Amino acid sequence: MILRARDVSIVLDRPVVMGILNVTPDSFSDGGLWLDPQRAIDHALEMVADGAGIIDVGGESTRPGAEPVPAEEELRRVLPVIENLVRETDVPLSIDTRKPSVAEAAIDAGATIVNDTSGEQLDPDMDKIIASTGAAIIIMHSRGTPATMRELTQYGDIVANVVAFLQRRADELQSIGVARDAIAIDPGFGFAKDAGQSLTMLRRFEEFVALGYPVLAGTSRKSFIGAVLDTNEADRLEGTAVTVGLAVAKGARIVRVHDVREMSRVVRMATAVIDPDNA
Ligand code: HH2
Repeated sequence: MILRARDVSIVLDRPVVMGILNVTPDSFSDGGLWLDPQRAIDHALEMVADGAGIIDVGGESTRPGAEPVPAEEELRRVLPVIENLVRETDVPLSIDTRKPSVAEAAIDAGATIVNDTSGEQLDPDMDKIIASTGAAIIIMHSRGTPATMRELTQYGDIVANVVAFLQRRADELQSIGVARDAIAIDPGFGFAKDAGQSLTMLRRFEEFVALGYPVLAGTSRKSFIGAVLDTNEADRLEGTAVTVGLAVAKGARIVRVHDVREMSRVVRMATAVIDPDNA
């Protein structure tokens, strides 16, 4: 399986580790650590050395309750980092944003994947940018905004609901000319989901995989892990490792994580068990 991102085909035969680079003052587990561009760049290169196959650059926290960030500020945070990183590494860069204008400028600067976390709150211009640039897109399920998502957790069957959304968005994108192999999907752990719903999505992860697109699992340090283990963000490494191992066993092709060194090992170990030809 591949993910086509402009002129590059990202091979996903072994699950790829996506390293999280939050260039924000307020992200839920690492806010403020990488706000300085040089520190962000150094951290990204360290993640590459530790096994990251994609670096996901974000300039707006989406944690529940986060303050919205204007596009100009988001760009001020991410562009210098992207511009520098494309010169320093061949690893594909994704831009984690809800805003088409940020996606477009990030692609101009060298990002080749748009990690669109808008979910049901989509800005229609996003699809046009994906179609016209040939960037890959990660479709993630969410509802509302960071301010409102905590109240929006009423679903019938959570998995069926999210599957229907992901299928509809993938169809919409292809109907305007986006290539099927430029699309990845993500159920959006913690985004308008309570802890029980996130656990259910992981238990039934195969149902997302059955859609036939590469599936991304973004469980790293999330609050459903804290809810089970009664731990804060800094103390969720083992919980994250289990969720990453289970997601890989169930067919995840990309895992989005903060702890790249450790989770690269988890992916390698899980792959050695379930798919030795690609380990
Ligand atoms: N989770 C976060 C942000 N972006 N993108 C995808 N595709 N999937 C996810 O699960 C996902 C995501 C939240 O994590 P983080 O970036 O660490 O926090 P914050 O939003 O506070 O910056």
